[in-house]
Amino acid sequence: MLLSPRVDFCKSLNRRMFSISVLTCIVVVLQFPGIQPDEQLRIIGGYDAKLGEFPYQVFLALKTGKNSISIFCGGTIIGNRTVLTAAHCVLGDANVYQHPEKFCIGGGITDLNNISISHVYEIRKVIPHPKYTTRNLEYDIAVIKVKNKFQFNENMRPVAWSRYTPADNTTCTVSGWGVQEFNATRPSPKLKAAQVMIVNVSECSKNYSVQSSSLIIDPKSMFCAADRTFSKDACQGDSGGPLLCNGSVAGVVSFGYKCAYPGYPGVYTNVAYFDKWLRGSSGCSTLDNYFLLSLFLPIVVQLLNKSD
Ligand code: 4AZ
Repeated sequence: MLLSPRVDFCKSLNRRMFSISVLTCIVVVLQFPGIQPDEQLRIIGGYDAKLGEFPYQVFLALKTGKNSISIFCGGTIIGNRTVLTAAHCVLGDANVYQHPEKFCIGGGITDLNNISISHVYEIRKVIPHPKYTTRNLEYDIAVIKVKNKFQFNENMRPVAWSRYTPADNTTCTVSGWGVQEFNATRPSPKLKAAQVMIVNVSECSKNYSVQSSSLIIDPKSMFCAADRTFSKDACQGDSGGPLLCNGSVAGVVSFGYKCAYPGYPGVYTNVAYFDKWLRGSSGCSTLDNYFLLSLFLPIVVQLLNKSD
């Protein structure tokens, strides 16, 4: 029942300061039906989420034993069997793409102490964006399909993804079980959330280019968000998780220079930019439409025959 959290399967990144979570990360190893972490860590500057406040929030975890898992990334439910996450969460040292059977998705909870097998879903397949590159972390987006349909209820349900890039100064909410301090090893046992504001992307990009010429913030496929005083931010373990703006998921937690570091907002994958790719790879629109079409096709054929 009781397990001490530990960091495992994590190596440090060459560009250590730039934090992308699967590599620098992670996490707590926990056993069902509960863990008793001895330290309370949280998304930086966040508040405790209420059960049902972020019903679309899931975690991505490595199976570490028969009844134990190790959480290392977040994700968002966007369909019956579909989760949105970051490509670096599935193509890092944690190669979910090649070994989906070694990982799982969990949701419908806030407190990791209350996790049970009914909250956990097997992964069927992983679709990382084909253009994802570790060079400048562009196209950091992926879709995960689970084997069984999610059991939706008040604590677990999908959210729409945004078709518009959020405007500068929009207040959005980021959530996750990530760490409270940069390079801390233990995540939060409770789901945390924090409000951050969309920052002008060229301002953000200027700061990042000073740090590293290879870290270009692409103004189309990425955007930045921060708290006015740089006291709230996503951090390691929050990667892949949602940034909710105006009721839809507009950003995927991608990377940043440390966490809540003055002058360096968090960088997010701009979900709206990937609308078309998402519609294709999530199957949320296409497959459902084919299914509906196949139901109505006989009627359409009959009508056509009649009109001849
Ligand atoms: C991470 O490693 C990570 N401050 C995510 C977001 C940020 C930094 C690190 C942004 O998962």
